[in-house]
Amino acid sequence: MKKTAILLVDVQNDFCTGGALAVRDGDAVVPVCNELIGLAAAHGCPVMASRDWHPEDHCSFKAQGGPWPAHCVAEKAGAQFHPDLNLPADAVIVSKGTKSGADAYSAFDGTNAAAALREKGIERLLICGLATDYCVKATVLDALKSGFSVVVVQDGCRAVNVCPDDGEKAFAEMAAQGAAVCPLAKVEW
Ligand code: VGL
Ligand code: ZN
Repeated sequence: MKKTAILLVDVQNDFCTGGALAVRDGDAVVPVCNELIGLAAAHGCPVMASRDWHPEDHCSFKAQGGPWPAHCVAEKAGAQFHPDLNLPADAVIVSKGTKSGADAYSAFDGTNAAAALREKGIERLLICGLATDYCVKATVLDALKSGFSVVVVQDGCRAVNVCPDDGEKAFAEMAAQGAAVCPLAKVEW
C-alpha cells in the first residue's frame, strides 16, 4: 500500500454550527475526522490539518467586495479548530489565505503542504473536511495535480450548497479527475 497521510480541511469553528460561515451540519464531520485520526495513528500515518487563516481585511470578505462574510480571522475564536477535534500533538498545521489580496481555497495554494508531505514520503492522501464544494474540492484537485493519489472520505465532508447539488457535483468532479470517493468504513489501509 502507498504511504498514506490524512489531510483534514478547515474543520474550524466558523464553518461549524454558530460560526460566521456555518456549513449546514458541519459539526457532523468531527466524529468522522476523529475516527480517521485514530485509524491514522493505528497505521502510523501522519496527520495534516489545514486552516483558513485570514487577515481582517481579506479580499474574500464582503467589506472588501468579496463573496463571504468575514470568517476565520487569524488567531480569533472562529479560526480555531473545532474544540472536539482530536488533533494529535504532531499534526502538521497548514495555514492558507493568509494574505489580504489573495484567496486560497486549496491547502496547497501558497503553502508548503506538498513539500512537507513529499519529505515524509507520502504518496496517498485521505482527505475530508469543510466545505466539500470549496476548500475540499480545491484541495483534492490540487493534490491530484501534485501527483498524490487521493481518497475523499465522503462522510467526513459537508457542503455549503449555494446551489442544492453543489456538494454532489463536487464529488463527481473530484472522481472525474481521478480521486476515489468512499465512506470511511470502506477506506483501505
Ligand atoms: C471556505 C469559503 C471561504 C472553505 C473558505 O473552507 O470551504 N469556503 N473560505
Ligand atoms: Zn476563507
